[in-house]
Amino acid sequence: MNRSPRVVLLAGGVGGSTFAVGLRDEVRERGGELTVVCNTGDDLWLAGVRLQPDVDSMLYALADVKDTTKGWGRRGDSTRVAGELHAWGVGWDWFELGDLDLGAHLARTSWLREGASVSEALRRLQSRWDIGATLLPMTDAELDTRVVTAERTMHFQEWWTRFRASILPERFDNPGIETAVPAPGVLDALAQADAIVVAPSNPVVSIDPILAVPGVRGALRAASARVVGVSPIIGGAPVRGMADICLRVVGVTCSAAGVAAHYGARESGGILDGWMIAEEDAADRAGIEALGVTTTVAPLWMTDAAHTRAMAVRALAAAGLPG
Ligand code: FO1
Repeated sequence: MNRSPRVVLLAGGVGGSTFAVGLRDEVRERGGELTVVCNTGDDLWLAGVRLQPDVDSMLYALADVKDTTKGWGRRGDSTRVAGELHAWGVGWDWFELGDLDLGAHLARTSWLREGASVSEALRRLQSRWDIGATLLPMTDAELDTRVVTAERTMHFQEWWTRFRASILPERFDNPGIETAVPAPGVLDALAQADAIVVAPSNPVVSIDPILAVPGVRGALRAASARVVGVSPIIGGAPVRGMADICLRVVGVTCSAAGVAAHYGARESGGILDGWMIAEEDAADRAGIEALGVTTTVAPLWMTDAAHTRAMAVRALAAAGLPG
């Protein structure tokens, strides 16, 4: 058994951060180090401040200050400032900015304006708490996801939060991603990892942007660690969010096998060595194994900390780090 494993998690925000807490607890108990590489595709400028929704959900969850009912934002937050902004017609009145949350956005924005990079700003934000992990943005570049519909192109947050993914997009774009580079520490973490885990996050708008940053896919393929993904699909439906619609846009079947095929087996040009699927999807197992991906069937409902931790233990075991 590797007693101080170095583990890397690729993740989005809401679901990814719940899983990250279980994985962090398990890795910490083993005396290991967890690095979380987080999606920044849903970042945006709003009301003069820079928001990083997935990064912030991850930060708040690891710091145990997240509003776990909503899945994002700070626990016990208020919206007095947002009320004032709305009265002045600033920002989006359908997008809630909590007062405590705005504190993080203001701090980040002021550091960015002073010349700090996105990763340096995040380093300062996370230094406030003992999060038991190193949280890295996938890149320091601004690559905000655009949703291209027949009518117009909009920011991902508008499509997701205002329209609840009710308009079927033609495609998702991350302008500038071709020339982006991974944030400092991302490639080293992947190269030095003993296990790499892909969180049960939205494959299309949370994980794919990370994989699309030039260099990340190559680093995963070259890593000596096993790469194990956790399916975000249970019983043929997304655990949360509107991942089914996102998958439809990129022509992927909404199933555990469909997402596994989308990521692909490392042995044939993809990124996965292992894939954890829910008991409800056990029938997909043979098809996934046929891709060349070792499949683990396990309970995948993150109903409480114990279940989430048990999932993390299974994911680490599938990556070659038994408890
Ligand atoms: N999600 C909502 O459904 N409604 C909101 O008003 C909202 C505000 C918000 C503010 C800051 C933040 O960091 C996240 C916020 N989210 C909100 C969550 C977010 O839109 C998405 O769930 C993620 O971006 C998808 O990964």
